[in-house]
Amino acid sequence: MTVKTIFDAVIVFDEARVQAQTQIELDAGTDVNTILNDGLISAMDEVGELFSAGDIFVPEMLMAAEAMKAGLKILKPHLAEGQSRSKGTVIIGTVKGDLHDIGKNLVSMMMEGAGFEVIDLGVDVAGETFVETAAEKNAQVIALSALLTTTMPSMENTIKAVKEAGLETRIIIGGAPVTQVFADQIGADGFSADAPGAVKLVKQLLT
Ligand code: B12
Repeated sequence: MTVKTIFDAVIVFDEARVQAQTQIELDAGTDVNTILNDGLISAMDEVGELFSAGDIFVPEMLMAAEAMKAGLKILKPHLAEGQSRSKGTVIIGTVKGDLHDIGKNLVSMMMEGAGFEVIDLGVDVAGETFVETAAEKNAQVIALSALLTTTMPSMENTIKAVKEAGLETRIIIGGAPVTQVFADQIGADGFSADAPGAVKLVKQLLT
C-alpha cells in the first residue's frame, strides 16, 4: 500500500506528517480515492478498533481525528467532481446529541464539489433547526449524519418533524451504524454507506 505512510501518521496523530505525505502522494499522481480510503479512512477504522479494545481513549481518538482532518484539507480541492453550479440546495448536519463530524464534512465537501449548494449546520443539530432552515432556504434535500447508536433515534425524530411541518424536502441518512434497513424503517428517502454514494443518491432523488 503506497499510502501506508499516511495511515501510520494518522495512527500516531502526526498532523504535519499526514499533511506532508498527503501532498506527496497527490504530487506523485496517486488516486485521490486511494489516499482517502486506504490512507485516511482505514486509519480511522483502526483507531476505532484500538478504542474498542481499550488500547486508546477519547483524547487519542480526537488527536487522530485532527490528523485526519489535516489530510482532508489537502484533498478537498481534488474531491470536486464536475464544475456545474448549483444543482439544488442540500442542508447537512450531524443529529442532536452527536458530535462526530468527519464523515459529515466529507459528504458535504463532495456534494459541494458535485455542484450542490450545501448549508452545513454543524453538529448536535436539533430537528427543529433542520426544519426551519429547510423551509427558509427552500432546500431540496436534508442529509443527516449519526455515528452513535444512541443518536440514531434523533434521525427518526427529525424525519417526523420535517413531515409534521408539511415540507416535501427529501431526507437522506448515513454514518457508520446506519443501514438501508434502518433508513426504510424510519421513512428516510435514501441511505448511502459513503460520501461518493451520497452524491449519487442526491442526483437520483433530484431527477
Ligand atoms: C473520531 C471519533 C471520535 C471523535 C470525533 C471527532 C470529530 N470531529 O468527528 C471524538 C473523540 C470526539 C469521539 C467522541 C465519542 N465517540 Co467516537 N469515534 C470516532 C471514530 C474513531 C472515527 C469516526 C470517523 O470520523 N470515521 C471516519 C469517517 C470518514 O467515517 P464516517 O463518519 O462513518 O463517514 C462515512 C460514512 O459513514 C458516510 N456518511 C457519514 N455521514 C453521512 C451522512 C449522509 C447523509 C450519508 C448519505 C452518508 C454519510 O460517508 C462518510 C465518508 O465515506 C469512530 C470509530 C469508527 N471507525 O467509526 C468512533 C466511534 C463512532 N465513537 C464511539 C464512541 C463510543 C464515542 C464517545 C461516546 C466516547 C466517549 N466515551 O466519550 C464520544 C461521543 C461524543 C458525542 N456525543 O458525539 C463509538 C460508537 C459506538 C456506538 N455503538 O455508538 C465508535 C464506533 C468507536 C468504537 N468502536 O467504540 N469519537
